Amino acid sequence: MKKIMMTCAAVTLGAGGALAEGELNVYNWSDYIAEDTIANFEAETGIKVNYDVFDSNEVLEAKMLTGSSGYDVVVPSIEFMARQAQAGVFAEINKDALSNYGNLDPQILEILAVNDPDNTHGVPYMMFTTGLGYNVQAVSERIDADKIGSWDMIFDPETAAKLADCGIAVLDSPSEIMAPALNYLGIDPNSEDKADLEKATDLLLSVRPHIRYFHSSQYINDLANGDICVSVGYSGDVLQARDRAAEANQGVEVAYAIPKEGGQVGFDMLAIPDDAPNAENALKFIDYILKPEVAAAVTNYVYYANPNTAATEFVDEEVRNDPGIYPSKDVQANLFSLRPHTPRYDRSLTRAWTTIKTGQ
Ligand code: N2P
Repeated sequence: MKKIMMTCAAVTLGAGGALAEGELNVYNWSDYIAEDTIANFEAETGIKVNYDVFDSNEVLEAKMLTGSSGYDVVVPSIEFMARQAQAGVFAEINKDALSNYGNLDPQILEILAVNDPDNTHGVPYMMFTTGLGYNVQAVSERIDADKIGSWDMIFDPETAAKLADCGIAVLDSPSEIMAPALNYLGIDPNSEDKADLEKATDLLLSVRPHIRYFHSSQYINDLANGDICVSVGYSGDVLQARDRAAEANQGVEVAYAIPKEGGQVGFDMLAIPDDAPNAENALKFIDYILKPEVAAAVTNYVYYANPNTAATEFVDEEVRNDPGIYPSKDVQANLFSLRPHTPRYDRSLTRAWTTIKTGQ
């Protein structure tokens, strides 16, 4: 009898040993990691990862502000992270636990520190631009060449009307659509002025009849299949659509343009909720992502630029030379970034967005 019990104990201990590394709950954007990143991390560390996805900052923010999300690593854009950090939802990043932190581009850290003083609450993951994805043939059949790659495709009623039949999609992201709408009107994209918001709302209402839907990830497949011909989209997502279209070999060619009038450049941050159940594993994961080969593999797979200087040599040459992923200096000069909204502006924006979406 004693012998049997001892065997049981040994088995339990063995299983317990395997579980000792514990778990990690990650909440990331959809289509934002390489195919094997999570599996490789699990194999290297013995940590079991539960991986969920979202496609908008607003969805993530609602979860963060409610608390007890159960997540250990989340990925807000910097301007959203800044507000959430002020609300106290994130732990401070223990940089001493991140042996690969020095791989990050110091210039980028400096830019981010404007919104996250001393880079306290977040580690940059990937960089993106928000621009125009389009079906090359469908669009050139309908509008003049000089309109292609211009915000006119979305914001000019005459141009948008010509594209309506082949399908226009717009991100369901109030801040990321209102900003280029303001910019298109020659107004500061970060203006929180009430009259400016009204002007941008009117602009969007004027093209609303030509917009097929508002969604923040559906456009990838729809562009690739030829079900829509234009979408406001995130750089890497549109470029993934371009690949899917090429693979499907049905004659659909997708292209990405950073609009000539300028567009948004953004940063998504790895952050650890204050109530993360596995905070130590969260740091292990962040340190893993900071390895040059790992960051480069993500970039090579999802076509988003990373802020990891040491990773550059592992990024495929065609990715490094793709101006949609790494914009030229001239194009960069024309990009704008978003500042955190005040709660007051945010409420007005949410109201305006409902008006725009319902078209009233
Ligand atoms: C990934 C989108 C990430 C860029 N699908 C927007 N933050």
